[in-house]
Amino acid sequence: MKNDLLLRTLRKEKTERIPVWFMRQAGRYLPDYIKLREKYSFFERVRNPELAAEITVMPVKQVGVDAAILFSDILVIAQALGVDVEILEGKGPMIGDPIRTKKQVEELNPSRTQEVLSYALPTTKAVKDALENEVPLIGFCGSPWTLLCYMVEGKGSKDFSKAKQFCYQHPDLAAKLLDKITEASIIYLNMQIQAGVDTVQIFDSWGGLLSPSDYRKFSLPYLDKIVKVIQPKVPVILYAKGAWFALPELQATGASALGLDWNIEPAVGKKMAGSAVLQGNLDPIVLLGPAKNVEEETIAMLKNFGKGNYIANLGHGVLPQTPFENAKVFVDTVKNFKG
Ligand code: 1CP
Repeated sequence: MKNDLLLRTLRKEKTERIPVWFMRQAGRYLPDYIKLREKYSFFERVRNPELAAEITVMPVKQVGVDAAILFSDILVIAQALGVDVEILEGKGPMIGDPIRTKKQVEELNPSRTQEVLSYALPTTKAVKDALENEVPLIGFCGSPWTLLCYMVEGKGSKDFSKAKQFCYQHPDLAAKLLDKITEASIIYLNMQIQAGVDTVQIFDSWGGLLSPSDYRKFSLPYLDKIVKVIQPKVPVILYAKGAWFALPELQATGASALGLDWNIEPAVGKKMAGSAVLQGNLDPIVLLGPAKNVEEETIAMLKNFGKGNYIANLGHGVLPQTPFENAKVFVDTVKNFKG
């Protein structure tokens, strides 16, 4: 591979410079992606190998990031389990029939994952071909807890109160649901690995909605189960937004790297995450400008993390309204950093 900075960093090897990529870099803010969005529905883009490959490679070619992330969505796991999911323009994910009853949980069937997500093999292979061994390919899935949030709530939400209420009212049912999501996620990640992804990230985007003790109940054990199966095959990056309190336990899963959001000082993150590689953590809103501020804040971040055992990224996904030039400033600042 021509540029394996990310993989060497995940293996804790020395590198010439810090690797950089963006969470949610494939799509969203890229002008060429927005054009494609006018022609094809979201899941058409995900399932079509040529389109998925074109979108996945865009940020590598146009912004110069050191890794590609497969164009897909965390919600495909809900589809794998038999749940009807649509992604509506401007509204985000919508679940036809949110999961609220014992019968609904019992009907969910992880054993169809391979069949429902069978397109993942040809799409991932097409992406690998299109990358021509330039940079590594990151596969991904959502955490079981974050998937439960959408499957029970039925759509995006600020507090996912229905999902949390469901867990508090029916903890046994929640555990069954989380088990099924975990099983489907492992099958799906294995499919991605078989098709050639070099590393995987698990997005626990709603981990921070839970108290530390509820995090230990509803999120951590399922992440742990996934990491135990996947980490021996490819390095795992765990990103748990807002769940900085769980960093020591996330590190104890054995995952190679931990993602940080911008609410934690790099020095505190380093202490809490022990030997894990860290990834993050600029506030994505900084990228809205001005460019000078992007550069200054990026340099400050790089100085705080220091070289080695570190992957530059934002603290959450790049925002759709991000000016393309500012995304470039972030990437170029990391690439030129001598610190
Ligand atoms: O066509 C569009 O632009 C629709 C927007 C969109 C895109 C580009 C959605 C709907 N999903 C995606 C792709 C996607 N989603 C990727 C791969 C491409 C990329 O790099 O962007 C990834 C890694 C995701 C992961 C994802 N989806 C997460 C975890 C990361 C995070 O941002 O926290 C989550 C929570 C989702 C759910 C989701 N899917 C789409 C939207 C708008 C949302 C968020 C809805 C909400 O606010 O709850």
